[in-house]
Amino acid sequence: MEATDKKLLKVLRGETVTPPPIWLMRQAGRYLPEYKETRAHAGGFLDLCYRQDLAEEVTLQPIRRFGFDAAILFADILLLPQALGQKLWFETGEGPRLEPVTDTNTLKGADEVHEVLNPIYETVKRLSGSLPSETTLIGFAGAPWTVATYMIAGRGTPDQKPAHDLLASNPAAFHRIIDRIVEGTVEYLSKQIVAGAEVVKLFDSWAGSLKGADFDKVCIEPNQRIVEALRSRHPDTPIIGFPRGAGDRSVDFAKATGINCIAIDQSMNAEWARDNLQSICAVQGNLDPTLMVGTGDALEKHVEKLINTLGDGPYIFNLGHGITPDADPNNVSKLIELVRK
Ligand code: 1CP
Repeated sequence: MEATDKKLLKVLRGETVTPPPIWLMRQAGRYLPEYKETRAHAGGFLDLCYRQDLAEEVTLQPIRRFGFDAAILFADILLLPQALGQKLWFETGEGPRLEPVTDTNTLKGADEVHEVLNPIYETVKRLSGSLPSETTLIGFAGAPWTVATYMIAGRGTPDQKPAHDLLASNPAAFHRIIDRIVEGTVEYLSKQIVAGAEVVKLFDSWAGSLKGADFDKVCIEPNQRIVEALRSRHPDTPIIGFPRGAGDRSVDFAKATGINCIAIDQSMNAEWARDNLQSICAVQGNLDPTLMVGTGDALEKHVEKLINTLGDGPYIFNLGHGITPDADPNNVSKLIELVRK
């Protein structure tokens, strides 16, 4: 299939596609037995990310099983801090740990990230050869604020307090960290695009904890700078933004950044998104991930409502956040059937 005919790319150009294309955040993951098997074989989570053959395999698993319209590169937003020289490891059953930073003096320059990230570009290259011709390949990175919250706290935090504290106590140092992430992310995504990523997505998972002027300066501006730099190098590559929890500030986010599509989380009202966002850019989302757990009886009603609300404009079907490890793969098959019906 010609790239221009791929459903996801059509939507990202502003077309309405019926039925809408579908993929799921975290579609490669622990709810799939084949993922758990490959993960066990890899050893650690980071080994899985850096082993090109295994990262390719887990990216392809949900495509083989379900036939999603897009595949998302298997990697993690915390590989960039690692490439910038920060120590990163995963505690079993607990999640990521980093040696916290409070400034950029211990970090490498943005042009030095490729040494660590080269295997990721190799995985992208392999995937662009092995994916079915109708499947779109999505590359990604974390947005600067979200990445900074992990770099500064050294772990995931419910309220991102350490990062907020540094922003308040030493804004100059805080912004040096943000600037380094912006520059590194441009390098990282640019190489993913050269290697074959057809779309890139910026995950700002903790955007919701930034209020007022902080939202403008720390969420919108850094995302906007990345979009601008990528556009000047790769004008044809569409970009999806995901300011999770941003609520009505999503309008300012979409307008200022100039992204092609905004991903919305499950707390957002779909009618509101249709009326306020879909005239600015395409919309992706926002089925509640908890509907994928259990019997799946409520799926039909919710899918119908979302498609009736957002399906008359540029729309990509997805969840409002990642699918969880306790989700039932049978519900994913059912979901795809309902969306494509
Ligand atoms: O043991 C395992 O298998 C680890 C679970 C896991 C997985 C499957 C982690 C650790 N990362 C990933 C892959 C991943 N992470 C992808 C791959 C592609 C896909 O979607 O299928 C992507 C896009 C991410 C992005 C990511 N990592 C985000 C942004 C999206 C989101 O979920 O909000 C964040 C915040 C992370 C950090 C991270 N990595 C892993 C975990 C458990 C976390 C969250 C930690 C925390 O906040 O406590």
